[in-house]
Amino acid sequence: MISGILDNFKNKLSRGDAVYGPFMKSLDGSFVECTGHAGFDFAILDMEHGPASFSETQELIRAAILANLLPIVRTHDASESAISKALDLGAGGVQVPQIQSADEAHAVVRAARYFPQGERGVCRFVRAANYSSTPRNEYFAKANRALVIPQVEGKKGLEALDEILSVEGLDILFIGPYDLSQSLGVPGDVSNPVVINAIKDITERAKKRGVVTGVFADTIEAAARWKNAGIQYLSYSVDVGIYTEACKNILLSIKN
Ligand code: 3PY
Ligand code: MG
Repeated sequence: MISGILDNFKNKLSRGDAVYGPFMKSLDGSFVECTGHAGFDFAILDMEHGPASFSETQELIRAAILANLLPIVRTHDASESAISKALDLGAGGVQVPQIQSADEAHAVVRAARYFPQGERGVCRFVRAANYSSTPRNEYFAKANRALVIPQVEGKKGLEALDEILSVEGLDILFIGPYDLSQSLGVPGDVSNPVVINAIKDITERAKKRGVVTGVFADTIEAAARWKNAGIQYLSYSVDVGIYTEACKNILLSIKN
Protein backbone atom coordinates (compact mmCIF):
# COMPACT_ATOMS: atom_id res chain seq x y z
CA MET A 1 0.00 0.00 0.00
CA ILE A 2 2.89 2.36 0.60
CA SER A 3 3.81 1.92 -3.10
CA GLY A 4 0.62 3.72 -4.13
CA ILE A 5 1.26 6.57 -1.68
CA LEU A 6 4.85 6.86 -2.87
CA ASP A 7 3.75 6.82 -6.53
CA ASN A 8 1.26 9.64 -5.93
CA PHE A 9 3.89 11.63 -4.08
CA LYS A 10 6.51 11.18 -6.81
CA ASN A 11 3.95 12.00 -9.52
CA LYS A 12 3.10 15.26 -7.79
CA LEU A 13 6.77 16.23 -7.61
CA SER A 14 7.42 15.36 -11.23
CA ARG A 15 4.38 17.42 -12.31
CA GLY A 16 5.97 20.35 -10.48
CA ASP A 17 3.34 20.39 -7.72
CA ALA A 18 4.16 21.14 -4.11
CA VAL A 19 3.71 18.53 -1.36
CA TYR A 20 3.00 19.39 2.27
CA GLY A 21 3.65 17.77 5.61
CA PRO A 22 4.58 18.54 9.21
CA PHE A 23 7.36 17.21 11.40
CA MET A 24 5.81 14.98 14.06
CA LYS A 25 7.03 14.29 17.58
CA SER A 26 3.88 12.91 19.20
CA LEU A 27 4.02 9.19 19.96
CA ASP A 28 0.30 8.79 19.37
CA GLY A 29 -0.61 7.39 15.94
CA SER A 30 -3.95 9.21 16.16
CA PHE A 31 -2.20 12.49 15.43
CA VAL A 32 -0.48 10.95 12.43
CA GLU A 33 -3.86 9.71 11.18
CA CYS A 34 -5.39 13.18 11.68
CA THR A 35 -2.57 14.63 9.58
CA GLY A 36 -3.37 12.28 6.72
CA HIS A 37 -7.13 12.69 6.95
CA ALA A 38 -6.65 16.47 6.90
CA GLY A 39 -5.05 16.09 3.47
CA PHE A 40 -1.32 16.49 4.07
CA ASP A 41 0.91 14.46 1.73
CA PHE A 42 3.63 13.34 4.11
CA ALA A 43 4.72 13.39 7.75
CA ILE A 44 8.31 13.58 8.93
CA LEU A 45 8.59 11.32 11.98
CA ASP A 46 11.34 13.04 13.89
CA MET A 47 13.96 10.80 15.45
CA GLU A 48 16.51 13.63 15.56
CA HIS A 49 14.63 15.94 17.90
CA GLY A 50 11.66 13.81 18.95
CA PRO A 51 11.43 11.12 21.64
CA ALA A 52 10.27 8.19 19.47
CA SER A 53 12.11 4.88 19.62
CA PHE A 54 12.33 2.61 16.59
CA SER A 55 9.43 0.49 17.83
CA GLU A 56 7.27 3.58 18.40
CA THR A 57 8.27 4.88 14.98
CA GLN A 58 7.14 1.59 13.45
CA GLU A 59 3.65 2.14 14.91
CA LEU A 60 3.60 5.71 13.58
CA ILE A 61 4.55 4.43 10.11
CA ARG A 62 1.58 2.02 10.25
CA ALA A 63 -0.74 4.86 11.24
CA ALA A 64 0.53 7.04 8.38
CA ILE A 65 -0.14 4.38 5.78
CA LEU A 66 -3.67 3.84 7.13
CA ALA A 67 -4.33 7.53 6.51
CA ASN A 68 -2.75 7.69 3.05
CA LEU A 69 0.19 9.74 4.29
CA LEU A 70 3.78 9.14 3.22
CA PRO A 71 5.88 8.41 6.33
CA ILE A 72 9.36 9.91 6.11
CA VAL A 73 11.71 9.27 9.02
CA ARG A 74 14.18 11.95 10.01
CA THR A 75 17.01 9.83 11.35
CA HIS A 76 18.82 10.83 14.52
CA ASP A 77 22.08 11.05 12.57
CA ALA A 78 23.73 10.00 9.31
CA SER A 79 24.89 6.60 10.54
CA GLU A 80 24.28 3.54 8.41
CA SER A 81 22.22 1.84 11.12
CA ALA A 82 19.98 4.89 11.73
CA ILE A 83 19.19 4.99 8.00
CA SER A 84 18.74 1.31 7.24
CA LYS A 85 16.68 0.59 10.36
CA ALA A 86 14.23 3.35 9.50
CA LEU A 87 13.84 1.88 6.02
CA ASP A 88 13.51 -1.67 7.38
CA LEU A 89 10.55 -0.43 9.43
CA GLY A 90 8.86 0.53 6.16
CA ALA A 91 9.48 4.27 5.96
CA GLY A 92 8.80 5.79 2.55
CA GLY A 93 12.02 7.74 2.82
CA VAL A 94 14.77 8.94 5.09
CA GLN A 95 15.66 12.54 5.82
CA VAL A 96 19.19 12.80 7.16
CA PRO A 97 20.41 15.79 9.18
CA GLN A 98 23.60 17.83 8.83
CA ILE A 99 25.09 16.68 5.54
CA GLN A 100 28.26 18.67 4.97
CA SER A 101 30.04 17.11 2.00
CA ALA A 102 29.54 15.05 -1.14
CA ASP A 103 31.22 12.11 0.63
CA GLU A 104 28.62 12.24 3.38
CA ALA A 105 25.81 12.47 0.83
CA HIS A 106 27.28 9.44 -1.01
CA ALA A 107 27.39 7.52 2.26
CA VAL A 108 23.69 8.28 2.84
CA VAL A 109 22.77 6.94 -0.61
CA ARG A 110 24.93 3.84 -0.01
CA ALA A 111 23.23 3.15 3.31
CA ALA A 112 19.72 3.73 1.90
CA ARG A 113 19.91 1.79 -1.38
CA TYR A 114 20.58 -1.81 -2.31
CA PHE A 115 22.90 -2.85 -5.14
CA PRO A 116 23.59 -1.44 -7.72
CA GLN A 117 23.02 2.07 -6.27
CA GLY A 118 24.27 1.22 -2.80
CA GLU A 119 25.05 -1.39 -0.24
CA ARG A 120 22.25 -1.18 2.30
CA GLY A 121 22.44 -3.99 4.83
CA VAL A 122 20.30 -6.83 3.53
CA CYS A 123 17.47 -8.36 5.52
CA ARG A 124 14.07 -9.20 4.10
CA PHE A 125 12.59 -10.41 7.39
CA VAL A 126 11.46 -6.87 8.16
CA ARG A 127 8.24 -4.90 7.95
CA ALA A 128 9.33 -3.21 4.69
CA ALA A 129 9.42 -6.65 3.01
CA ASN A 130 6.18 -7.81 4.66
CA TYR A 131 8.42 -9.95 6.86
CA SER A 132 9.56 -12.03 3.83
CA SER A 133 6.14 -12.34 2.13
CA THR A 134 7.14 -9.94 -0.63
CA PRO A 135 9.01 -11.90 -3.33
CA ARG A 136 12.74 -11.17 -3.13
CA ASN A 137 13.27 -9.49 -6.50
CA GLU A 138 10.18 -7.41 -6.08
CA TYR A 139 11.29 -6.27 -2.63
CA PHE A 140 14.77 -5.11 -3.55
CA ALA A 141 13.53 -3.15 -6.58
CA LYS A 142 10.71 -1.58 -4.56
CA ALA A 143 12.94 -0.76 -1.63
CA ASN A 144 15.25 1.26 -3.86
CA ARG A 145 12.35 3.64 -4.60
CA ALA A 146 12.39 5.00 -1.02
CA LEU A 147 13.24 8.68 -0.90
CA VAL A 148 16.71 9.87 0.05
CA ILE A 149 16.56 13.38 1.50
CA PRO A 150 19.79 14.89 2.85
CA GLN A 151 19.53 18.06 4.90
CA VAL A 152 21.92 20.91 4.19
CA GLU A 153 21.81 23.25 7.15
CA GLY A 154 25.27 24.56 7.85
CA LYS A 155 28.08 26.65 6.40
CA LYS A 156 30.13 23.60 5.44
CA GLY A 157 27.18 22.12 3.59
CA LEU A 158 26.70 25.43 1.80
CA GLU A 159 30.34 25.52 0.79
CA ALA A 160 30.08 22.00 -0.63
CA LEU A 161 26.63 22.54 -2.14
CA ASP A 162 27.49 22.03 -5.82
CA GLU A 163 29.33 18.77 -5.08
CA ILE A 164 26.46 17.57 -2.88
CA LEU A 165 23.94 18.41 -5.59
CA SER A 166 25.87 16.33 -8.11
CA VAL A 167 25.64 13.14 -6.03
CA GLU A 168 23.56 10.48 -7.81
CA GLY A 169 20.52 9.18 -6.01
CA LEU A 170 19.30 12.20 -4.05
CA ASP A 171 15.55 12.72 -4.39
CA ILE A 172 15.15 15.99 -2.50
CA LEU A 173 17.61 18.40 -0.95
CA PHE A 174 16.14 19.67 2.32
CA ILE A 175 17.18 23.02 3.80
CA GLY A 176 17.01 23.36 7.59
CA PRO A 177 16.55 27.11 8.29
CA TYR A 178 17.07 26.86 12.04
CA ASP A 179 20.45 25.14 11.98
CA LEU A 180 21.37 27.29 9.01
CA SER A 181 20.54 30.47 10.98
CA GLN A 182 22.86 29.36 13.78
CA SER A 183 25.61 28.52 11.37
CA LEU A 184 25.27 31.96 9.75
CA GLY A 185 25.58 33.71 13.12
CA VAL A 186 21.90 34.62 13.69
CA PRO A 187 20.60 31.67 15.76
CA GLY A 188 16.84 31.20 15.45
CA ASP A 189 16.34 34.30 13.30
CA VAL A 190 15.03 32.40 10.30
CA SER A 191 13.57 35.50 8.67
CA ASN A 192 16.90 37.35 8.78
CA PRO A 193 17.87 38.39 5.23
CA VAL A 194 21.15 36.46 5.61
CA VAL A 195 19.18 33.23 6.07
CA ILE A 196 16.56 34.06 3.45
CA ASN A 197 19.21 34.88 0.87
CA ALA A 198 21.11 31.66 1.63
CA ILE A 199 17.92 29.61 1.16
CA LYS A 200 17.15 31.43 -2.11
CA ASP A 201 20.67 30.77 -3.32
CA ILE A 202 20.48 27.04 -2.48
CA THR A 203 17.11 26.80 -4.22
CA GLU A 204 18.38 28.48 -7.39
CA ARG A 205 21.50 26.33 -7.54
CA ALA A 206 19.47 23.15 -6.98
CA LYS A 207 16.98 24.19 -9.67
CA LYS A 208 19.82 24.61 -12.19
CA ARG A 209 20.83 21.02 -11.52
CA GLY A 210 17.25 19.72 -11.61
CA VAL A 211 17.20 18.80 -7.92
CA VAL A 212 13.92 19.22 -6.01
CA THR A 213 14.26 21.22 -2.80
CA GLY A 214 12.48 21.15 0.53
CA VAL A 215 12.38 23.51 3.47
CA PHE A 216 10.88 23.90 6.92
CA ALA A 217 8.50 26.79 7.57
CA ASP A 218 6.71 27.57 10.80
CA THR A 219 4.61 30.46 9.57
CA ILE A 220 2.12 30.57 6.71
CA GLU A 221 3.98 33.59 5.35
CA ALA A 222 7.27 31.66 5.16
CA ALA A 223 5.57 28.62 3.60
CA ALA A 224 3.99 30.85 0.93
CA ARG A 225 7.31 32.60 0.26
CA TRP A 226 9.12 29.30 -0.27
CA LYS A 227 6.32 27.81 -2.36
CA ASN A 228 6.48 30.88 -4.62
CA ALA A 229 10.24 30.47 -4.86
CA GLY A 230 9.68 27.00 -6.34
CA ILE A 231 10.42 24.86 -3.28
CA GLN A 232 8.23 21.78 -3.70
CA TYR A 233 8.67 19.78 -0.47
CA LEU A 234 7.15 22.08 2.11
CA SER A 235 7.43 20.97 5.67
CA TYR A 236 4.93 23.08 7.57
CA SER A 237 5.61 23.28 11.29
CA VAL A 238 5.53 20.55 13.92
CA ASP A 239 2.55 18.66 15.39
CA VAL A 240 3.16 19.93 18.93
CA GLY A 241 3.64 23.51 17.69
CA ILE A 242 0.47 23.37 15.58
CA TYR A 243 -1.49 22.12 18.61
CA THR A 244 0.01 24.76 20.92
CA GLU A 245 -0.87 27.53 18.50
CA ALA A 246 -4.41 26.22 18.07
CA CYS A 247 -4.87 26.14 21.87
CA LYS A 248 -3.62 29.72 22.22
CA ASN A 249 -5.87 30.97 19.42
CA ILE A 250 -8.91 29.24 20.92
CA LEU A 251 -8.28 30.88 24.29
CA LEU A 252 -7.71 34.28 22.68
CA SER A 253 -10.99 34.00 20.75
CA ILE A 254 -12.98 32.81 23.77
CA LYS A 255 -11.59 35.47 26.10
CA ASN A 256 -11.99 38.40 23.71
C1 3PY B 1 16.21 23.10 10.85
O1 3PY B 1 15.53 24.12 10.62
O2 3PY B 1 17.37 23.13 11.26
C2 3PY B 1 15.62 21.78 10.62
O3 3PY B 1 16.27 20.80 10.77
C3 3PY B 1 14.18 21.71 10.25
O4 3PY B 1 13.39 22.19 11.23
MG1 MG C 1 18.14 21.10 11.68
